[in-house]
Amino acid sequence: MYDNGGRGIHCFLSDNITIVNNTCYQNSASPEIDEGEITVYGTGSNRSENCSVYNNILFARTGEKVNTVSNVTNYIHRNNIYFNSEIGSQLSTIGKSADPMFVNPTTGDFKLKTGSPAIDYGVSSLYFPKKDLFGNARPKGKEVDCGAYEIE
Ligand SMILES: [Ca+2]
Ligand SMILES: [Ca+2]
Repeated sequence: MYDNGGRGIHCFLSDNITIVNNTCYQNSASPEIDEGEITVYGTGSNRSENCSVYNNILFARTGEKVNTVSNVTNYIHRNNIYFNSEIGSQLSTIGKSADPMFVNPTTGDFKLKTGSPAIDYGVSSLYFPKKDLFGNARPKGKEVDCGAYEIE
């Protein structure tokens, strides 16, 4: 998901949602929206329950948030790579701040270069898709890669 006016992935007042192995790049392009790449929230006592966000790459728009999380219950948030902003929710637990090293984001090529910190950074003890966006089997190597592509 990239360059959308709204959030990359938006979970609002929803339960039992798993957001796994996505590559989100500089979404929230609208000047009115500054909530980042992946958002999970509710309002007041209307909470989003049993939602999970892991094995994703969140590449923030410059000067904007990585993500937004609030009014959640039983929320899992781990093994994500984020970059280009240190503003967001639960960044101490979200995962690792590091350049994911895309091949060429300006042409929409979000495969990972050799040596990317997203390689083998995912978690395979939770549900994950057994094929990547190319249809190649995953995981390869020691662990699942973060994002939509399994490189090694
Ligand atoms: Ca914006
Ligand atoms: Ca791997």
